[in-house]
Amino acid sequence: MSHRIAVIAGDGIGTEVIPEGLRALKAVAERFDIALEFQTFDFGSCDYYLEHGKMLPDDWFEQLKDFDALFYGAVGWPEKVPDHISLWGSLLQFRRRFDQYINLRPCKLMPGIKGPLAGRKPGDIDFYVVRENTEGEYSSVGGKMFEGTEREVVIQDTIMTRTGVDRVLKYAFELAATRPRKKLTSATKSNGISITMPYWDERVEAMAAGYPEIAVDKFHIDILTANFVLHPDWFDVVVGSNLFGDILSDLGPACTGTIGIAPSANINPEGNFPSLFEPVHGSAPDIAGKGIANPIGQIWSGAMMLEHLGHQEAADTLVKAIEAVLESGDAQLLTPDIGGKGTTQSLGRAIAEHITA
Ligand code: GGG
Repeated sequence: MSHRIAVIAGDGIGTEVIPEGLRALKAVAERFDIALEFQTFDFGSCDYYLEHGKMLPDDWFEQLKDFDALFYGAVGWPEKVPDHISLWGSLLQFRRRFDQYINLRPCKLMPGIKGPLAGRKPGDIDFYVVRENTEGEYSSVGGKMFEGTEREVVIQDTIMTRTGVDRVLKYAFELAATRPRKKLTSATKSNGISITMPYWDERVEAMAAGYPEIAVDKFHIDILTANFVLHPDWFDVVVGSNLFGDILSDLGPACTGTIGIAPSANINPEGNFPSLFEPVHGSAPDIAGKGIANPIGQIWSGAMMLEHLGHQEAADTLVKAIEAVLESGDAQLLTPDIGGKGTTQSLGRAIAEHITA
């Protein structure tokens, strides 16, 4: 059976790391005899917006809905298009219309990475952030009144539905149940955000009653971010709202050395629509075109895609290849964010060659 994958590189370093993601995927697909069929789309980028006045064509949903997965780079180039227009016009449309309500973001200290966490070794930091991905603080409900006058008012609502909250909590509890530590941490701010966050806490408590084997704790987001830096080894599965999950899943990998290696999966668990796999990092216009972007976040996202498509052994092989190349510490191969002098291509090629060797 062949898997049909839609490829959208987007903006900035997305266009540089996607080819390395594809190189690694092709290598592992050949080794495990997996048929992957890639189709590339040029929409979802700021250049497409400049040409067409929109980020996506009107029929994007029809064009993409029957693919088995979307392999996605990055979006945003604020000098060309304001960030809220590019993000809402593309990535957030995919997440919502394809009901990708889980954003799963692993945070793992990899071998060879010399991060700010002196003394810690691979295995000490190994947790997941489960981010709610379709509602919460990322709502487009609100508006402006008296715009441009001294009486200007701006309002944006946070939306929490019982369905939306319960389904992400259920996913997080189920994930924690599969892991040896069986621990779940909830990100909240129910002392300051006095309606939605106490509701979130109530739903966590209600869900926890069905999982007595899981140890549950909760932290307000302010001290939780501090604990990510000070005690990243405390965490196993961390579940948060859309905004809190977004912040935590940048901070976690940054603590382990570089956000450049962090992958993510935007999952529609029911399989009604394609899921989307992308690095956590954005388009990084400041380094775009220099050939130094770390491709590991994209390649590891490819591993998450293979796992989602049912190819666990191939996914594990890809992650092991990443680990082996990182462990080699070969400065000629590694990108500058992890202490090397290499390029996006040298690192991508080394990983692909490790798979085929
Ligand atoms: N590859 C991820 C990406 O392009 N991120 C841009 C961004 O700003 N994302 C915000 C979000 O994940 O909600």
